[in-house]
Amino acid sequence: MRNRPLHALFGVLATLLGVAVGHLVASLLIPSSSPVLAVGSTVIDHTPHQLKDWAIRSFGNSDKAILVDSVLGGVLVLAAIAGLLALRRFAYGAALLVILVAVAAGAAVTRPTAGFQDLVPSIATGIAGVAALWWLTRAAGSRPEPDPASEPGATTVGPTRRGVLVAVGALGVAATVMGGAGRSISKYRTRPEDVTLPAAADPAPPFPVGLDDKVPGISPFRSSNEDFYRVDTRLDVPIVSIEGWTLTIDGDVERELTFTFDELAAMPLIERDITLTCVSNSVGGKYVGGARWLGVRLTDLLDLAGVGDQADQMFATDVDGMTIGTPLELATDGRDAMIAIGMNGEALPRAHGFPARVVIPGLYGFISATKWVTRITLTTYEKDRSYWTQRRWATDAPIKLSSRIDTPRAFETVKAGQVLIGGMAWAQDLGGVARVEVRIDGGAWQEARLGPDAGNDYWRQWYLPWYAQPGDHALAVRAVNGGGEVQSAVRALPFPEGSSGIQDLQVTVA
Ligand SMILES: Nc1nc2c(c(=O)[nH]1)N[C@H]1C(S)=C(S)[C@@H](COP(=O)(O)O)O[C@H]1N2
Ligand SMILES: [Mo]
Repeated sequence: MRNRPLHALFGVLATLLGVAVGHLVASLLIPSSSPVLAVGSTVIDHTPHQLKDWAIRSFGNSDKAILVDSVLGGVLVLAAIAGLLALRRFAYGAALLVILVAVAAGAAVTRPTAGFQDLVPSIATGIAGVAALWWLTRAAGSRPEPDPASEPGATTVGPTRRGVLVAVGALGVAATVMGGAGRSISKYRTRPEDVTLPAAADPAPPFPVGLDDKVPGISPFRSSNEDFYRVDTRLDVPIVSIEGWTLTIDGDVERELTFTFDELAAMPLIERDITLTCVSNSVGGKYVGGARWLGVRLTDLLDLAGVGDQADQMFATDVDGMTIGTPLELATDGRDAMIAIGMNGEALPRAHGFPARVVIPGLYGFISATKWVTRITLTTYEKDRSYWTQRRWATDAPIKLSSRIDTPRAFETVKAGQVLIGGMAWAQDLGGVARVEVRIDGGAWQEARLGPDAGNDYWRQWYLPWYAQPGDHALAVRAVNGGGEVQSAVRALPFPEGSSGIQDLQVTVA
């Protein structure tokens, strides 16, 4: 049967089977080593930033899916060509498949955190793909044309239509089943909701009741895991499984150490209420949130490893090779820096770093809060440059003293009479929020009432009752920290070390 479309289909089918086998093997061993994902991630990493931003804007959350689909589409065209080549000579088709697999293997072993075991799924893909192609071409009898001179009636292992159908059907089913199994395994093993967190050896005090009910429209005192702001460079959410995950401490240390999740969870854990803030937050913005974190004290881990005297940077790497650098002096100055495994009483949500992330109070997330962390290297700023440092953001960036108005919202129309102006303020690393002041229509700064105190590393709610008269009004807010420092009115953009200024908004009272 020298049917070309049929042989193109053989190539596609053999490749799909190989990819399914590889994905299944990877999901059992190391999910990121799946040939499809490895190629997809490599393409993403080499996509220029402008193109990524454009993709996020144009396709929203499906940008990554579109990219992976195009990669897969290209591979399948080559697979069809491999099927056609095999018609001419099996070795040609097999060779093209092997080249495809070699590219995927190359992508898998050069992932930033890969080792040689990451080759296994690609090898499985290659063996399965070539074997499937061989079986299909044999079932179709596509070897050199039968010699017309051969004796009539000689028994041949000749092709039958039925044989081809059976082979195609069997492989199609096998590919579907294995592909499906691989997908569901990587999706369902060690889901965050399956993790049971140990109790903290050093728990946080009972969480105070905030102003949530008292001041309608104010941000909840504790941000829920679902509503917590999310900022990262990832196009998708990495699916990291606990089984394959480890945290390594290396670089300028006496002993390089590697911990499994269970080993970390078995260490004495601290529990703290800490507010995270993004350097990209503009004055009055939403990239800030408060949660209760559970984790291993960073200095406990560093002490076990024994930090040398050369390092000035703590250089953290995530499962995909993204890096964040923190001034070592700040990370180890006694503040409650930790490797967190729990957030608000649950394992970390995947979007917030499952299974483990760095949390350091008082420093913007881009120099501290590495999600999906897998390596912490003690090094110097001279030697290693993190993702944001390469993009010229500041290396030392304490969170600036700031405050915002949650209610009323800008340009909202409110009813005349009793109104509660309310919002949040934070002064991590600066002695906490001591006072919040509100200015109405450019008048004198009036002292607002503060909500409960959950520690200096945590934000604070505030409100001011206001007897609102009809008309347009301007509202502004500023915070004062424990050291008496007043929130700066000098306007600064987020780049390179965080925004500053005072939020000023207009409301209409009717
Ligand atoms: N692996 C990884 N960790 C990361 C980032 C990232 O891009 N990749 N972004 C950082 C930034 S800029 C911030 S502000 C915080 C945000 O954490 P969240 O998404 O849990 O709120 O994560 C930090 N950790
Ligand atoms: Mo950030």
